[in-house]
Amino acid sequence: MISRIDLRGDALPEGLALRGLLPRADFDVAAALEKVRPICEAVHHRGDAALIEFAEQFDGVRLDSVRVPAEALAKALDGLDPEVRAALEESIRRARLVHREQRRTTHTTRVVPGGSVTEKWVPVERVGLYAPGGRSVYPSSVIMNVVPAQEAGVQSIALASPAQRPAFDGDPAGGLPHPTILAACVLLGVDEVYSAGGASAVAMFAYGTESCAPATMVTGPGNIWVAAAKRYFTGRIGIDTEAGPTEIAILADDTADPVHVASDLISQAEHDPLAAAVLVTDSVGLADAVHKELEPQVAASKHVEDRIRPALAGRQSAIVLVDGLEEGLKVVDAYGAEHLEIQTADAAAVADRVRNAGAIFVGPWAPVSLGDYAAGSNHVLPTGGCACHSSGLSVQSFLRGIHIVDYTEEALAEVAHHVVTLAEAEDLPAHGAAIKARFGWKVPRGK
Ligand code: HSO
Ligand code: ZN
Repeated sequence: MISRIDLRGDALPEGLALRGLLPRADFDVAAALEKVRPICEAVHHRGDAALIEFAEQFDGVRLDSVRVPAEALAKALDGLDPEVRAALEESIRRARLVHREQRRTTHTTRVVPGGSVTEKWVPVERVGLYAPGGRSVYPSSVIMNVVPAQEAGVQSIALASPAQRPAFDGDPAGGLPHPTILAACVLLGVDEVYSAGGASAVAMFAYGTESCAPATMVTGPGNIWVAAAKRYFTGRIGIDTEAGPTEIAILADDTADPVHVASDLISQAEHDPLAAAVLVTDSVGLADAVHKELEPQVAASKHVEDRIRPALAGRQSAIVLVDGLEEGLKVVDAYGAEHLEIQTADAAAVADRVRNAGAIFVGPWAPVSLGDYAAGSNHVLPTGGCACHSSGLSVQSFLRGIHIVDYTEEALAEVAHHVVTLAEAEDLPAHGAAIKARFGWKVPRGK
């Protein structure tokens, strides 16, 4: 059910060469780009009419309007199971605690007397958040996107999610995004919600339509079409990272409980047939025990045939055997997992040594599921090895740091000769002239 990769014996290669030995899903966003281009262009040219056509074509739903009416939002909250409401509220509360602390403060550096650089942090103006529908209806992801945007001070936040097919003739929930998504929006104070799915939702936010004003940034998880649409608009609007299939890596030694390790691997395999579950261990005993433990746990799970089995059996999942903890650390750093659990002796010290991961879960009581819903951490994290250079969604994702340069005449005069020298060294004399013009076309020598 899950393959083994044996890296014991020889010295491990470094960096990308090591990553090449590790399992990873094929997630060819570039190939999907060509397919999303006409969708994006249709939304550009025909606005709401195109969104309504795509809802019919892809979601099998005839929309009356793209914007979700206020009454539908209120009704969704009324119909929300009180236990789900309590869980969502606690998740929001914890996420706010963590993300509030990520706010940045304005800082001024006095470079010289009379010369300063201030860095002020300004939120993007308007954000469009995408919440998938279909197989992945995740109100928790609404929280993980909305909370950092709100804590960053974004003034205008809109959310899009695909309309659900009516479950029966006259189903009042049909033709609207999933009611729990709508209820989560209300709990978060988001009242601008659209029924739009996949690439067309991203295009709606990027270009704007009759009912939706354009956004400066689009974030949120989604399938390959959403990732491709984000790539299509990269450079024109802000995006978070392109989310690929979920990944869990577990670095474990013989102190780990195979029951926990197996259940945590399955927990993320549950997302998608392309989800990755990777165990890195120096213990053959643990590897064997996890192997044995997987079968009954998988058989007892819900999404066995369509997601869990293909995910565990896929080329993206494996049990990787290494010689020791040092090699294990090298492997998990080369892999750069979206989620990394450390289930070893002295887990906190081991976690401290990890350099590449979207989020690290330390010890036996911090499974990834906790982070998915209620740790306070963000679950929108870099996948596909992007954790080697990027971080997950945070308040910072929605902020821009603007440098404000303020120099007096004396402060400029003091450094003018250096500016002119560098301008000439770069064969850009007009740059130097812009300084000289201020001092009677001469280069002041400063103090
Ligand atoms: N593990 C997913 C997020 C999620 N899990 C949503 C449950 N719901 C990617 O981090
Ligand atoms: Zn999850």
